[in-house]
Amino acid sequence: MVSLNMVKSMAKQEYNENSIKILEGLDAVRKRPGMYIGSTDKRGMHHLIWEIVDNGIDEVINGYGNYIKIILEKDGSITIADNGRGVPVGMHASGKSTPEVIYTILHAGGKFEEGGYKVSGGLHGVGASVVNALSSWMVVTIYRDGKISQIKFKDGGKVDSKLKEIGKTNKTGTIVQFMPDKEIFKNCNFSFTTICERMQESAFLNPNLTVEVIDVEDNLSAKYHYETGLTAFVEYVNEGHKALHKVVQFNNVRNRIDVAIALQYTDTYNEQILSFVNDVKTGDGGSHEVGFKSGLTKAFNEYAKNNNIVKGNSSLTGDDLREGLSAIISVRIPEDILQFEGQTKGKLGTPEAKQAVEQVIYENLKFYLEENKEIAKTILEKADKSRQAREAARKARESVRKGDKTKNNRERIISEKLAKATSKEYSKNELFLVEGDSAGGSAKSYRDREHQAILPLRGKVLNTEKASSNDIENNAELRLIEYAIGAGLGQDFDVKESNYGKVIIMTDADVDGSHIQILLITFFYKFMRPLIENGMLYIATPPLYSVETGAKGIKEYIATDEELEEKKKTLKGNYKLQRFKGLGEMNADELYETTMSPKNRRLIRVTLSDAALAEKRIHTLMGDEVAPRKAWINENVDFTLEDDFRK
Ligand code: 28F
Repeated sequence: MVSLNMVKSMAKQEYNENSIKILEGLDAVRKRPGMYIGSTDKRGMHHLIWEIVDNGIDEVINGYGNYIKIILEKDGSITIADNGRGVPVGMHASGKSTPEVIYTILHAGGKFEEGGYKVSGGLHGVGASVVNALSSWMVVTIYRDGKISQIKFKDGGKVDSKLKEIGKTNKTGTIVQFMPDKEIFKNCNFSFTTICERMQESAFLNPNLTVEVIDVEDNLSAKYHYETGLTAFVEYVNEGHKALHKVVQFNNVRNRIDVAIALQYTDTYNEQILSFVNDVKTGDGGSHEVGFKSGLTKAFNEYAKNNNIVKGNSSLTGDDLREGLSAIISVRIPEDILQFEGQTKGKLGTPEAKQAVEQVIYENLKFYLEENKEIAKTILEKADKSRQAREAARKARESVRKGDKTKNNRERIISEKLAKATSKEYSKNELFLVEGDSAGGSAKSYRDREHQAILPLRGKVLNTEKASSNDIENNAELRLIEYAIGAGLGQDFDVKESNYGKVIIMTDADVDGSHIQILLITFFYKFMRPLIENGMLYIATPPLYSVETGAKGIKEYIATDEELEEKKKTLKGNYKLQRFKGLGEMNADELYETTMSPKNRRLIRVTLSDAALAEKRIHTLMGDEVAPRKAWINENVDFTLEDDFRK
């Protein structure tokens, strides 16, 4: 991970308490929180945690401390602690204490200005003062120089009590506790599962780190520590699959960029590459992933050629070579050449990273293959099978287009189940995948026939975690989905051929419903990923309640328990409250008006980084780690479904 040389060069860099830059006030943050933390929903609120946690992780990355603890307190506040050096407690040139400056002045950076690594990707690294600005109170306790010092803030960053010594200690570290401002984050709760997932990732990326997460109210706790780092990460990702060899890990520094890669092939058909830059996940890839892919392809093809494994001149494509590959790429890039791109800043720009990663994977992999010829042979044979399968699939698709028996067969199967849309403007058409025949029937009878198609699904969908394209063809339910969308499967999937511009999952608002959502998202993630990449996969949100008021029986629909509580405050006199246990309990017109009509409905778009988690969640649900599963169920029963895999 961080090389020794880099740690040494950073240690030399004396930090200076006067080097902090003073820019603008916290009122700017309260005026436009979205600018600083992305949004003011659940996702934005979790951003507050990442902001503080990242400061602790920066300490660890740079060689100080090895422990981070996060406590979800009973009152809704959160406590985050590390055992690093402790924030400096001296006076700043402005006459304020250093902690006061750090926690009240925007962009109070200055830490490791040159040469160090900093967790700062996209919206990260906006600073602890942003968290203070969006909190109704914050307490910072510092263990340093033999003293325990504390400073308190209230009302979005106003000093409540100045920095003062509250005791003696021989420990070092920083504890930050804060309460997100209810005025800014309405009806939001912290999610134990979301926090655990992210902290587990940090533990995988930093082998010397131990992270503990505690939920006091629900009496849950989890502890993460992985001696083998990225190797453990890949083992975790591949859990339950048959591995073709032991995990391989490479670590090198090239051009000041610290590259760590771990990879392993399984007998599955999917590719799973996760990449990180300075510990932040790069969901949209970037130059490091590009370098990884080209280096991997080059190493395998050269090896195959030198060892006369390929026939003639044919070479394997990158896609062939990545079938069944799970890989984690973690790069550490000094701040001065760190560049992120794209709307959500989830893509690495830094051109030097391509070359660095390409060299590291190419050189190490070539050596590894030469040393492990049996494994090389197994992987190359698998890639060659993938090439053949792709050829066959392409031919099959061509014959389907030409209209032979297969096509008629498909038509027959699909026409029995699917209520089609009449419009030929495919991009405007929507496919609803509906849980249950009864709701499916309602949806069929009351829909926009021109643009909305309905496909009812019966019961639980196949768990495609370990499925191949062949398994899909043999599964009645998923085959129906494949035929309805009509754009192929897996590597053969062509999003341009999709019969629909939107595919909408519509399930009951209960645990089974969320489970079906996860199973379907996993299927789309594995077999029609471009559908998600192009933002075409959605989840419908049926209302939980209806309230009828007044003599005329005016009906209003309510989406969540929180909204119901709000509504109850405004209700006077008689009213009739109905709770919808499932889609089937609604009348057909109600279902259309509330959940399907573009006028009123609320669709949640499924995003890619979130989809990758869906597969892992299935593991969580079925695996043997009790705390996350219990939390997941708690969080889903009342349909406050994890919003981190939905947007
Ligand atoms: C629970 C959250 O925030 N931990 C932190 C440090 C350590 C230093 C530091 C932090 C000083 C001038 C900015 C100590 N000694 N956990 C945390 N641990 N910040 S935040 O310095 C901040 C800089 O400008 C630290 C020597 N250098 C740095």
